Parts: sequence; C-alpha cells; structure tokens
Amino acid sequence: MTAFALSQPTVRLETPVASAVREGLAAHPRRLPSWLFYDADGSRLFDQITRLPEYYLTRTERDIFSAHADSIIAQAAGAQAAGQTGIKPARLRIAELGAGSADKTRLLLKAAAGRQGTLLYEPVDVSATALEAAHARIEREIPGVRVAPLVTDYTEGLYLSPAHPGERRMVLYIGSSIGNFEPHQAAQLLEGIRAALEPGDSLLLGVDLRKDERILLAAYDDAAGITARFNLNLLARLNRELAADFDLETFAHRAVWNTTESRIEMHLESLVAQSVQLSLLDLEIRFAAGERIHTENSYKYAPGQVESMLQKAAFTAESTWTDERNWFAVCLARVE
Ligand code: AVI
Repeated sequence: MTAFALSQPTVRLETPVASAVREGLAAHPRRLPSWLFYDADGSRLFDQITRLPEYYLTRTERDIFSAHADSIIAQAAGAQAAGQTGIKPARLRIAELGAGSADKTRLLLKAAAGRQGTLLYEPVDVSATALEAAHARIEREIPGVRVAPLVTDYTEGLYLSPAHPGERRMVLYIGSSIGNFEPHQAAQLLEGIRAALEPGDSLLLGVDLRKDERILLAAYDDAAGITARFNLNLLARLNRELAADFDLETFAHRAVWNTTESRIEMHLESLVAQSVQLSLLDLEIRFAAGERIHTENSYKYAPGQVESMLQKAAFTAESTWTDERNWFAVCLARVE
C-alpha cells in the first residue's frame, strides 16, 4: 500500500475581521480599525466609558439636549419658518445612525412625541442586539413612540424609505461618531446621508470641539483604566476570534494628542520585543519593543468647522447649540 502525505488544505479565512486584521497588521506603522472595538465586551466597556468622570462627551451632549430639545425639534419641524410664512410645520419622523442603546436620544424623542402626539423612530445600527434592547425600552418608556429598527451598515450607503406627505425626516448622527472617521470618509458619509434625504429634511450632527490638551488626554486615558481595557479588549478579541496569542500584559494603552491633525489617537504599545501568532490567519507578527498598533482616531473640530463640512456636503447649516464651556456642538442642517 502506498502512503500519502496529506497536506492540510489551506482555507483562507475571509471574514471582515480577518481581512481587516491581515491588512492592518501587515502595514507599517501597524493599525487596526476602530470598529473592531465593538464586540459584546467592547460595547459594555464603551458604555462604562460614557459614564466616566473624565469622559465629558456624553454628559455634555446630553446637557445640550436637556436644555434645547424643544427648540431643536421645533426647528427641525420648521416651526420658526412656519411662523414667518404661514405654512404649517411638518410632522417629524426621526432616524438615528449608529443608534446603539439610544440613551441620550430619548430627550429628543420625548420632545418630538410631546409636540406631535405620536412619532416613528427608526434606529439604524449594524448590531441587531443593541437595537432590540433599545426598541423595547423606548416603546415602554416614551408614550406615543413607535420604533422601527433598521439593521444595516450605514457607512456602506444609506437607504431610507421616503417620508409620507406632510412629514419631514430628521436624521440624528450624534455622540461625536463622525469624529472616528478620517476627514475624507466623514465627507463621504455626510454626502451619503444627504443623498438619502429630500428637501425640507434635516440632519442633527453632534461633534466634539478642540479644547485644552489635558482635558482631552484625561478623557481617553481615565484614572480607573476603563479606556485602557477598552483598547486592550481589541487584542483579547483577536485571541478569541482568530486564535491569536497576544499576551495582554505585554501591551499598554497609549492616548496621544496630535495637534497637527486635531485628533486624539489611541495606540497599543508592545512593551517588549515579541512574536505573536494568529493561528486562524496562519500569520506571525514580530513586534519590536516600543512598537505601536494605531487603533483609533477621534477628531476634535474647531468652531465653525462642522458647519463648513455640512455646507460642503450640500446641507445648509441652520443652527448650532453648544454648552457653556464650548466643549461640544450640535448642529442642525437642512436639505434645501
Ligand atoms: C464612539 N466614539 C465617539 C468614541 C470617541 O470618543 O471617539 C470612542 C472612544 N474611544 C475611546 N473612548 C471613547
């Protein structure tokens, strides 16, 4: 009988995670995309970040909504213009991109439902689980709101069914989510949103503003170490999903303020020279001591910059609301 040496068939793992990791870890400097943060553990850690004393973003945006939800909603419905022209303000129908747990949104939903009696709310997210949890809670807690979730990756293009006659769409893109995109990607995203809307519809965009470097750095490197765990969870995720052997003790979280690019950068730094195996990718990566993996950019905008980004995407920026320290801005922009 002849003996055959059976070679292992090489099956190349072609999931989005596998492709992103293969590409990012082969690059120099090494990088991993920030969407990889949000597995179940990462989403839980992000939720904790939003409640940290140093992470002012969520709290500040919520304060802006607490103070101005009624004016924001009235303006989106066209109530101001209606006063001047005698045309009836429209009913709103609200979609939210990257809705997640939709926590701060409730202030806006309450204001809209209070104004018009009932409201259709369409949260859009890639994660069906996040949407399900928000769905049940919002319908239970805000009378008059009906939730129609849409599971889709809006960064790949947005399709929203047209609003009914007498209705205007309002799209919420809040929480400084746009800040995690490179400027050219952010511009494309805004153009994609614009293309999904009709004249009279509006976009509410929430962005983080440039401020003292120490405040920014503390927000991304908190004393309790939650942001460090959030960043390191990315390597834990590769251990779980790609049978990698990253030793988390030998990598450290780094937050850096890049003043030229006006962004906070997050990196993971290898504290020693080491090799890491990613078995399911059939890949070995050698790290020098001090070598970093760039995991996130979080852009911080100058006053007026968000309005000009919106104008470039063919929106008309109508009103901007900020907090008293000018740390965060929420801008309402209209399709003419
Ligand atoms: C989701 N995004 C707006 C957060 C931010 O502030 O850029 C992600 C984050 N990264 C570290 N902390 C929070």
